[in-house]
Amino acid sequence: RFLENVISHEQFRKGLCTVNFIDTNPELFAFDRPKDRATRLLKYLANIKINGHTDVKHFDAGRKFRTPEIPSFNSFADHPKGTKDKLTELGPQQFMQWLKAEKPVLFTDTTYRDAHQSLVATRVRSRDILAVAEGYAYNHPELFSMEVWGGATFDVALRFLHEDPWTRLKDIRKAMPNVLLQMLFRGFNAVGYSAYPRNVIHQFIEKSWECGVDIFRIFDSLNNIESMLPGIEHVVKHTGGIAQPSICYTGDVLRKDNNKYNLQYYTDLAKRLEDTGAHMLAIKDMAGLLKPNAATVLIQALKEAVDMPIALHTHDTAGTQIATYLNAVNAGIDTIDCSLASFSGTTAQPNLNSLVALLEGHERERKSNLHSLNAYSNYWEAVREYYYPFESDLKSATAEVYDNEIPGGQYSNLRQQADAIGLGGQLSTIKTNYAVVNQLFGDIVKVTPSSKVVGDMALFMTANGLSAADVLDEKQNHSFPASVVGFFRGELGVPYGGFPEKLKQIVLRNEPPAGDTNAQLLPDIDLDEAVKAFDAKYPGSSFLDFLSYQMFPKVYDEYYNHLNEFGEVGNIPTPAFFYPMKNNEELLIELGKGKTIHVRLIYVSDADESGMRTVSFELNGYNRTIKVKDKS
Ligand code: 3PY
Ligand code: ZN
Repeated sequence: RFLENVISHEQFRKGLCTVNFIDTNPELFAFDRPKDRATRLLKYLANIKINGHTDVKHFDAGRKFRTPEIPSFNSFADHPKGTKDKLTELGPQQFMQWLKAEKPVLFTDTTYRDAHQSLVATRVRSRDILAVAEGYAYNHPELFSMEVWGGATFDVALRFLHEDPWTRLKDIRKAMPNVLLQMLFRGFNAVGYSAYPRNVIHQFIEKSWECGVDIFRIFDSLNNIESMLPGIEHVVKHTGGIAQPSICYTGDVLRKDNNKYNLQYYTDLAKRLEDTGAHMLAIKDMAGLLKPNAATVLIQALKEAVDMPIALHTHDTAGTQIATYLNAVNAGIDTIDCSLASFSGTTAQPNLNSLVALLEGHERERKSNLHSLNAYSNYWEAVREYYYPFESDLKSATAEVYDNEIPGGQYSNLRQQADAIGLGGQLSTIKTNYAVVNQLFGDIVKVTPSSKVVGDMALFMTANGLSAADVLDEKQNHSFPASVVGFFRGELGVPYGGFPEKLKQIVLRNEPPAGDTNAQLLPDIDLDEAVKAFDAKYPGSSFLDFLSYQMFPKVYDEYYNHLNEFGEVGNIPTPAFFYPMKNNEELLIELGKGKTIHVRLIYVSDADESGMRTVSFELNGYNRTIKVKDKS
């Protein structure tokens, strides 16, 4: 096993071994016996068989899945040159000049991040992405970028998929060396929901760049620039990547009277962001509220206001956003975010395949092989079936989003949350309350994490049957959700226009005096000490794991324990990862390079008097049994 590790090591393969090769690469000793690994995987499969997957509440035992077809590519040739090669050649500043001079519009493909975050609660596993990533980058070097990381993917990978998000990033980078990779970064909330120490944010950015991120799309959930600034500056000064701060779009710029979020608001923000030294600007229309005519006006105004290239991001919840993109393209937008057909539409991005077709013959057409895009969409259509329990209830576009303003990424998650607390049948009340809460809060920007606060409050009002008048009634003494209390204490910053004072007093009246809890980056921590303590608690972990732990201590702890108990579960095919195997079902699982095990489920015994059941497998032709406690 040691020799195998040596032979497969990057340095060894490239002939770069020095005398201290063994001393400086402790991972060479990281191995456990295939037998142990196989046993742990059988334990995982046996557990799913007896107790189900904790994340899957309902499933259809008779459901059959198609085998997704992977489009072919010439794996012996090098990847054709793409935008990543251009960034390396030009550096960020000159790359921006190239981008501005580029007449055809460019596409960012969000299939690997926002699209599945918005359609199936971020549950898509690395394995299903990596099956096609290399070929996709080979066949589609014309793309501007792939959004592959950040947002909720970090948390969900660790928490629900038991995967290391850093490994996902590194693997995608390896598979897609020619196209820019992009992440979504939540200002001083990074990839979490609360503020982090400054040096943790800095380390996170540097390591993300080293592991493969090129474009850092940085936003703040209340559009506060102070929260984005440390990230922007660090990307510019300490990486070779692109700092792309983002303005979250809400309301309607064309609304005439009393418009809190008017054109002036957006152009002022854009100018202030340009002054930070950022390379590029994004308009992040997270709920899909930017209507076509508003897009014309907004993009024209921003193009006049700033010199940076501009990316437009939207969600097609109302079904109107292809028209928005067409108007944006006509108004000079530089890049637009789309996702492959079968992972597009409704709460996800507009359909990339259809946009490519729509723009054929347009003066800003970007040539793309539509047949190939369709083949990849077919792959994703079959893969999407695996994730059916995580679909939202939304079957078609809805204009209701103009009332409730729920971000696409929150939509599918809201159903999961509602189900979890027994409110699954009251989704329409929750959506109505979401809009009521927004007004109670003074009409705020709603995107992670501010959207989560609004969602928590909407769930709270629904669960307790409260109206806006009840909430504002000083005689009623409610115990508000922790996130709502934190919001009014300023933990996410101060919303544009300030807090509604009356509600603030009501929410905080039972709280200890807040002091200055207004959102800000937390002071630096002693990294050496913190890493030392972390290593002692989690032997065998890396600095990247340490950063994961900084983001989500409890989730990391569970991930670590899961890893120790069941091993790497990332290579289990997705149906067997989520759903119990059927008797006689067979599986091939790759344990590592060239090592594949063959598993067949034979039989499950009844529970004995202590509730234990025996699951019998055939593993590479030999019988193996695993005992599992039946928790039912
Ligand atoms: C996230 O922060 O995860 C988002 O996608 C916001 O839109
Ligand atoms: Zn989005």
